[in-house]
Amino acid sequence: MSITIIGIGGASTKILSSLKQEKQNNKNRYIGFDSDKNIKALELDDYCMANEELFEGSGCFMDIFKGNLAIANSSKKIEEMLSDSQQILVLACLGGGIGSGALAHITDYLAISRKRYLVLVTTPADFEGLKRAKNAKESLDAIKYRTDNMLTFSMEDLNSKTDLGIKELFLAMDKKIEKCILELANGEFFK
Ligand SMILES: Nc1nc2c(ncn2[C@@H]2O[C@H](COP(=O)(O)OP(=O)(O)OP(=O)(O)O)[C@@H](O)[C@H]2O)c(=O)[nH]1
Ligand SMILES: [Mg+2]
Repeated sequence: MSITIIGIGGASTKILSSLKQEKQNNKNRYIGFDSDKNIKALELDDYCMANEELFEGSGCFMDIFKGNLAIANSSKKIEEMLSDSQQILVLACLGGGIGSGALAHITDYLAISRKRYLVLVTTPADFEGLKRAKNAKESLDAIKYRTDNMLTFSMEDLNSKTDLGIKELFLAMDKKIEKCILELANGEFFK
């Protein structure tokens, strides 16, 4: 079974790139969306970078409205990348501008085009601050009618159960997400 996994934002696309590199023998298709030019250097099967004239190859600096604008400008390319895939997993690490701002647009497209899809999100840890918590909440509110198709991993929950520094905490979450993606790709949901 092969599925398409789309990462949105810096953290999600980075995770998919390492997964693709580590598990070169799996058949999944890894794609990504970001406004940050770093996406060009990642190991992905395809990607969409938000309009370079508007974003100058930079991230959205936690501005969810910029994330909304980025996806609105990129919807044609995103839809092209997803058009041949029938089983799609969306990975969004919430808290920043792109991942949080683009999620609802992508899930709306998947729902309307009647594709089989699942959303995997992470929510930020408390120490990351109110702005990131607010972005994640806004993003989740915008897809609240689609929670049947959603799995949530809480960074705060992982943080409270471990005694890790920030880098190690994010790495532990990367591993948790990678394991989940591989299990989902081989599991019952996507057949
Ligand atoms: N698993 C994991 N999560 C991360 C990592 N870095 C950041 N995060 C989480 O992901 C959230 C979103 O961060 P990014 O992906 O950098 O944000 P973005 O969507 O690119 O948004 P902007 O950079 O503001 O445009 C953060 O609030 C953290 O909770 C990482 O290396 N691994
Ligand atoms: Mg970013």
